[in-house]
Amino acid sequence: MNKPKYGPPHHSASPRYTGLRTYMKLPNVNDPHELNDADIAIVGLPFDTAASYRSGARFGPAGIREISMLLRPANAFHKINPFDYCSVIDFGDLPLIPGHIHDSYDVMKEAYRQFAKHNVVPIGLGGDHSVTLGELRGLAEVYGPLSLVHFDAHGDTWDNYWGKKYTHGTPFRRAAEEQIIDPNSSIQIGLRGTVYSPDDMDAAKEMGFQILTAEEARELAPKQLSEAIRSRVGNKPVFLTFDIDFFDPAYAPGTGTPEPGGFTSVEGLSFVRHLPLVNYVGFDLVEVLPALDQSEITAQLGAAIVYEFITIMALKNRDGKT
Ligand SMILES: [Mn+2]
Repeated sequence: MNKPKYGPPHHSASPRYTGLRTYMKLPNVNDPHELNDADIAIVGLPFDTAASYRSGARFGPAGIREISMLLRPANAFHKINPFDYCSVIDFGDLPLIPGHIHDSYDVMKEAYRQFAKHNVVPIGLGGDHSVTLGELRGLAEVYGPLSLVHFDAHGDTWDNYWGKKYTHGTPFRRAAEEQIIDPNSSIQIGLRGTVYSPDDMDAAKEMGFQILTAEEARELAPKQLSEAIRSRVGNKPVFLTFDIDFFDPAYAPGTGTPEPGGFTSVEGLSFVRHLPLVNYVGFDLVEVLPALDQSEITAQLGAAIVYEFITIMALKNRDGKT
């Protein structure tokens, strides 16, 4: 295959800590007319005024980009340099407007529609989890209803907060209502902690979602979880959304609504490295909150998960699987 047009600079060109802070020093290409030669676009979604508790995830994209400089190009687990198989850009941040979620959704919807039209797989950097609804709206315009693969301590299928329908705790109920996701081919993994009502998870199941609580997911080997996801989504277009609070606060303290009893970095990375090579049309990594981070460990874990998403797409391109 042809050498991908866009990728990080060669590692011997300069020390890793030098240069402008795009994700892994990828070329910053932010003209929608120049998407033809890209396979993957990293996209900052700096919006956090739908957070129900701690705000500050608007700086998540910047935090992830800063520490992503530490990443090396090749994946030791999969023995692949993903940038040999995928052309990857950093599209920069979308101009989202604090406090104005519907205007921000319009911006995201149009950008994501363009990514889909150009066959570019976006990897969004949140931002609080409300941003995913905007991403889904744009992609679903092109692909139709999507299957959601959702790693999170929370289901984010509550109906409202304080009577308000658009928050970071409600996007997947809205997405189901708008029929831009199909709950009956979607799966939520890692739910735990306190909830508002004992039957909160039952309500999500009644909507059609499959739920693996943290306790249930912990019983599964990574390959078993992979098979559970594959059998759930089949060949449908898939959006994978990953809330960094899937991890225990010991590993990811810098986040909006931490929940004790989460996964270690070893467990979470292993789950992601064994993900099935299904029909992904987009990914995001949300809820990194740098102001409450310690020694950049949350942002670093987020950057590492994003890198594994890039690897998944490279493995698909190399192996020709869909
Ligand atoms: Mn969450």
